[in-house]
Amino acid sequence: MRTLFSILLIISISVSCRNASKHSVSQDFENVAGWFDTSKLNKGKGHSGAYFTHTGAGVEYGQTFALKMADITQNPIRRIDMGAWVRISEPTATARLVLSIESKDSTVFWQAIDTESASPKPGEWTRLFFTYDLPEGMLPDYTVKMFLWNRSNKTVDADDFDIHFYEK
Ligand SMILES: [Ca+2]
Repeated sequence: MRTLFSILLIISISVSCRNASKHSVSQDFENVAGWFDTSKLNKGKGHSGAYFTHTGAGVEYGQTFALKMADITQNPIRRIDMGAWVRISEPTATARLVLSIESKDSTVFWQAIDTESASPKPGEWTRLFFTYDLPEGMLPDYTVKMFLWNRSNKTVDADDFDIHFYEK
């Protein structure tokens, strides 16, 4: 798969175990300024607080979540729920929220949801959410990635990512 030129940034990972079979990760970008490369971080009216990430002209990929399956759970993952709040700048601004599971050499699972599917209104935060059952054969050293992918060259912001992993 293509090379992500965005710097992969594992940010404020808070993997919590609410129960034995569900592991949740979230990111609101409120506590990362000053700690990491925050070139894709914006300050303004976030969905939560003052910070959010953006895509657009010259920024095809937004801030990327990337974590090895083994660092999420030692057990096989059967399902992933993912969500984020997005804000388009104008009617022709579009992006896709991508779930990509990658081995060292290739992409083994890839899915995406388009912002258009949520009928967003320019300037307003809209939630994108999807759930996917994973095929058999997901290995502990595979990396789970989630990011906003924008080929419209128009600004699309994102905030408040949440990802939920369900064990088999
Ligand atoms: Ca925020």
